[in-house]
Amino acid sequence: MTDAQRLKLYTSVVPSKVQRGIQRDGFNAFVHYGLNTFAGKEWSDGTLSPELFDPTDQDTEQWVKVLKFAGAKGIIFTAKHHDGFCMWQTATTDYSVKSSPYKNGKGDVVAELSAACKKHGVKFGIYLSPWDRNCPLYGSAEYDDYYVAQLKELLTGYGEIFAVWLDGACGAAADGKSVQSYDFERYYEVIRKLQPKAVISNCGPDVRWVGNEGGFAREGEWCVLPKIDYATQDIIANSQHDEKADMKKPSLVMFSEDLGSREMLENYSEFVWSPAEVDVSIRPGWFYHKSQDHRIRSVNNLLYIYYTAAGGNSLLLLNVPPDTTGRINDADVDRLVRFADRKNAAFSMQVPVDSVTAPQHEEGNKARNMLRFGFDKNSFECTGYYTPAEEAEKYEITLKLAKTCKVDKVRLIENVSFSQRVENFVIEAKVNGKFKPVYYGKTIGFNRIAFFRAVRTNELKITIYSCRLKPYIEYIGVFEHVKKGRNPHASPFRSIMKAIHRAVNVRLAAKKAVNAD
Ligand code: FUL
Repeated sequence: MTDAQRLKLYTSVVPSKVQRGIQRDGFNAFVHYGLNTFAGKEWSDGTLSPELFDPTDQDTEQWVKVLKFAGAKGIIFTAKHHDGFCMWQTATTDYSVKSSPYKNGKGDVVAELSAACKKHGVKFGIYLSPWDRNCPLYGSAEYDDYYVAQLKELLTGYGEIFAVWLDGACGAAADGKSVQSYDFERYYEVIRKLQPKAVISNCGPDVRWVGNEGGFAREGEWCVLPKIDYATQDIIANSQHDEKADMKKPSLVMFSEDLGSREMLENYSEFVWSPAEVDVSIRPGWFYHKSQDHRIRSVNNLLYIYYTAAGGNSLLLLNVPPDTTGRINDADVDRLVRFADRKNAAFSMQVPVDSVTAPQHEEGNKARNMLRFGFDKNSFECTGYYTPAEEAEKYEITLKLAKTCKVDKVRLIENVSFSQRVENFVIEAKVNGKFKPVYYGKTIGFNRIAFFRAVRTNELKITIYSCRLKPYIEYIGVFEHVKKGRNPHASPFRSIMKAIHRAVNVRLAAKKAVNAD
């Protein structure tokens, strides 16, 4: 194949509709909650008593409100973790909320959370661990039927599901011996049939694990990758192993720096669209532990993760675990609210652009289209984009700003319906009449937040130096620097949440006092 033929082949690889959908979301939340929460464990072995599941003040609506406020578009919930304890009224086992004191065995956390999500316009997704340390069938072929029966209950009983997160963890059964070989193909088939709009993540064909659980994204992330088995085994080997696992340890195969450069692709003949997802917890553990109340990620760290993951052509899945009251702990709420305030502030002052120049555009797809952000809510396709008429050595785009101001962020989006193409670009700012480089970028993809030291300017130049065929740019937005602590749109949410928490604490104290009498 000639170089041109290869580039044509790479750029023919585009996202499916469900992938386009989740790429538009960018940032979703993960919620790990179950028996482990009450036992102070990360992984329990399926023998914990259901009696332990006894939240004093569970409020799934609070979770949804907090996570929505933080910016998450959807919530993925651990309907069943590796311990096999089911958080819904399942007919498949008694090892579930049915056997717990919660609502006298009548509670259904999956139902409550999906209803709360619906009420607040947040998408709802499920995590159903294939590894089950309680089920006696685990390790035999019948276990797959059991797992599929659980999937079916969840996919048919709780409205629309936007994501099914298949964890690759695959350990021994309760007897310590058998290990299951999961029939993923069968699970995919069931999911596609019952919830065709859902993405299948992690050990699934739609969303790829980035390769670590520490919040690290690649600098140049690609969605067009060789069609190889992104190694469910590799995921198994490299995700959390035990309570003391080092979640920062990257998987060497999945986290190798280069998965999609031209050099890399050259060795393959078949390719797939495979966006990365950075799954990371706000705390050291995935489940709540009181001892970690002081080890919550800082606002700066959360922002950095957001910029580099959600703003780095990856999806961000941020885990926030509710505590033993059944609510998201005040400390996490406070952190998330401050994170949201800073994030919203950072993008609150978009700089108007007076004029944009770029190489002669292809008929109908003019440069000004890049200044307008918009997409169709059904197809997730953008409403306009720019592409040059001809291929060239490099492409220079200049933006004359409507005012001189301090700029520290540029958001760029490629129209990925024409695949991912930009390989290398530089942003320069005009200072004292001269262009100075402020940002060296690799890939753009479905979302790139280029952030840099604030620079006072009234003109920016973006030069694409390397591209697969010609670029298709959907959007460029320029944002003014907002000083920390100066939030023009500070939210009243924090004081409301504080008041609610105060009221809840008073109630809990009163309850305790009554019980003590
Ligand atoms: C891992 C699991 O073992 C962890 O407990 C957690 O659920 C994480 C998201 O995936 O594989």
